[in-house]
Amino acid sequence: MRLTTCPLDCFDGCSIAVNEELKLKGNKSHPITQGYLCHHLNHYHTFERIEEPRYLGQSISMEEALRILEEKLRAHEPSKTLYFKGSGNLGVMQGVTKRFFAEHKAVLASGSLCDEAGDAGVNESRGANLCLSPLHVKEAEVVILWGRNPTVTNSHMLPALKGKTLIVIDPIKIDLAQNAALHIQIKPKGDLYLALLLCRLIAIEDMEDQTFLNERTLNPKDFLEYISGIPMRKLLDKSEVHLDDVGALLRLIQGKKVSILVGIGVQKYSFGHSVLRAIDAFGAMLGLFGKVGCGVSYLSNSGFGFNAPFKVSAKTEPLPIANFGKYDLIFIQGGNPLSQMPCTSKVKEGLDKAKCIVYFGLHENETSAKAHLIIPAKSFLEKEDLKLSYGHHFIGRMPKLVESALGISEYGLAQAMLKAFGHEALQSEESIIEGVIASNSTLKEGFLISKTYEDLPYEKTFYTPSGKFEFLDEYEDEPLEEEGFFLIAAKQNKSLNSQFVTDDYLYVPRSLGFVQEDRVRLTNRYGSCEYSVMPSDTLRDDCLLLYSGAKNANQLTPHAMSQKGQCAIYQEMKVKLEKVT
Ligand SMILES: Nc1nc2c(c(=O)[nH]1)N[C@H]1C(S)=C(S)[C@@H](COP(=O)(O)OP(=O)(O)OC[C@H]3O[C@@H](n4cnc5c(=O)[nH]c(N)nc54)[C@H](O)[C@@H]3O)O[C@H]1N2
Ligand SMILES: Nc1nc2c(c(=O)[nH]1)N[C@H]1C(S)=C(S)[C@@H](COP(=O)(O)OP(=O)(O)OC[C@H]3O[C@@H](n4cnc5c(=O)[nH]c(N)nc54)[C@H](O)[C@@H]3O)O[C@H]1N2
Ligand code: SF4
Ligand SMILES: [Mo]
Repeated sequence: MRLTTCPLDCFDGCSIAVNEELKLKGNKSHPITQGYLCHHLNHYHTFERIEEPRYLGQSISMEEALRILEEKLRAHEPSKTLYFKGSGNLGVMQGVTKRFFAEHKAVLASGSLCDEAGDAGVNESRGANLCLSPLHVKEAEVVILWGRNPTVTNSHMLPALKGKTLIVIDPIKIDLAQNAALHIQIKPKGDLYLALLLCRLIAIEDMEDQTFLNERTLNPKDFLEYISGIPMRKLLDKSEVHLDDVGALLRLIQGKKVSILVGIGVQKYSFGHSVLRAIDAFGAMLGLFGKVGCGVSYLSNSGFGFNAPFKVSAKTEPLPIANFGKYDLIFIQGGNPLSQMPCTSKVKEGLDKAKCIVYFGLHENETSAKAHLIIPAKSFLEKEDLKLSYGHHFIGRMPKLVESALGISEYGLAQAMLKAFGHEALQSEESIIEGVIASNSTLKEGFLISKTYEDLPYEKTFYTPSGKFEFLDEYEDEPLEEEGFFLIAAKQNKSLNSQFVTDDYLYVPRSLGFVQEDRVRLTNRYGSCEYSVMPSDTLRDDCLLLYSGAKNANQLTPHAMSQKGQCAIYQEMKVKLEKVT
């Protein structure tokens, strides 16, 4: 039995025990994993992978594939070559290819389809984005799930939620809403207003933590003045919450140890960074930071404090709105932009113009179907890597456990191209990985953890220039069209974005009177597309839901990005619905 770590884009960073037959089991002795894995890893070997490289539909050898890659890189201007990396595997070594493309003077797609809007806001308030692990949340008395759905996306948080008073703030009645003391079925995009309303009421009811505000925050008076200038009516209308519910929330948390777990749902909007700042402000008013069982936690910066071995400087293209049409050669690694990037029609239009698309991945998908050159990757069991998790502080080693003739590792590909173009070779994988670990780790009870978490998050300092928590002092909301439905983009149990088993239904409120498999057409200014319907009792009457990875999930999502953080903003729009007869 040997140990490794799950490579997938997930809070949990599970520790995996692998036996001789490569059967994967959750490591029983790992404090977070506690002996179980999720659907994806339990069925990992059943998902077909790409076994052979292909060029223009023909199988070729790996040597031939690398030769063609080199030839294409020589044939096209580096300034017309785009490097695009997705989040199919979050291992540290996945970034190694960036080193070659930066040396080559190619353009790198930068930004994110995921969490960077919120991350930008957290950084403005706290200077660094640290997490509350399940071990921390276990000590809470009340947990607020604010646009995060742990049953699906963070199942190793569930044991820590047992026996807690739960408050859910989500436009969808997620599973945990059934066990919650309070579910605020908020209007999408209403969270900033609810958070500011809560701050207002805390001040009115003298519930704020004066010591914390005085000693640990930079600008509390300005903030209180600022929010008292926003009409209460506006805050209530924009979030569509009842004052009774807000009062109930405050009663439930008063004097309690409160952990607030925020997910990406709240920040899928142009002002996503401000939403996180507003929720953080609510946490700061209550003095939640740096205390046992308390705090606000988002998807953290897993690499915080560690050396970044592949930090490069290069010309960049904003990833969520990358204009593929500008480039001749597009290298796509570990991602599926034709399914996962917003505004599929624009993505397709751009990719149609490219002279050569290279897809470097593990599975076939919409993007591989369009690629000229396909290079299979090695699986996480077949290469050296390291996992730093965005949901806890344990460092996960990912040693190579098996030799395989299939695919090539990211390190192998980068090294081959660096050599072909006469650039400096990489250090050994071992020295890169050990260097990262050594830069910020310590041993605690036999486990390697990030040194940053020797103290409670923000116990000693915030990481802002002032060393204090900094409140927001403005936001800019860009109003949505009045008419139409919100289209929620959420995660699903059996898929990891477009990997594994996807669910393609459009979920609609039962009140609309549709039956399963009815066909409907959704339309907005970004496109128009038909879907099969699944009626649901979990939705507000003004919301529809399409899971991440669903077929055509991004036909109608905006070709636009967040004000800060270069992040996709999947929900900054509405859609019209009509029945197809
Ligand atoms: N099984 C599984 N696990 C995953 C993934 C997966 O695809 N499948 N994806 C991984 C990835 S890439 C990520 S980024 C994380 C994301 O993890 P989460 O943030 O938990 O995932 P989401 O489902 O995108 O969003 C969470 C909730 O936000 C709600 N929401 C949507 N809009 C709003 C809003 O305006 N306000 C509020 N308050 N809530 C809103 C949704 O209804 C949803 O219940 O999960 C990771 N884990
Ligand atoms: N409509 C809608 N769109 C969304 C979202 C949503 O909620 N709704 N969520 C967004 C979010 S949060 C995210 S993070 C993105 C994710 O979007 P992507 O980054 O495109 O992620 P996946 O769809 O998981 O595709 C990852 C691909 O990586 C490949 N892969 C897996 N392991 C490896 C490996 O070890 N090496 C290499 N080279 N390749 C590998 C697999 O072949 C897989 O097809 O999607 C975003 N798009
Ligand atoms: S829960 Fe997350 S980290 Fe754990 S096995 Fe599943 S995808 Fe991997
Ligand atoms: Mo994500």
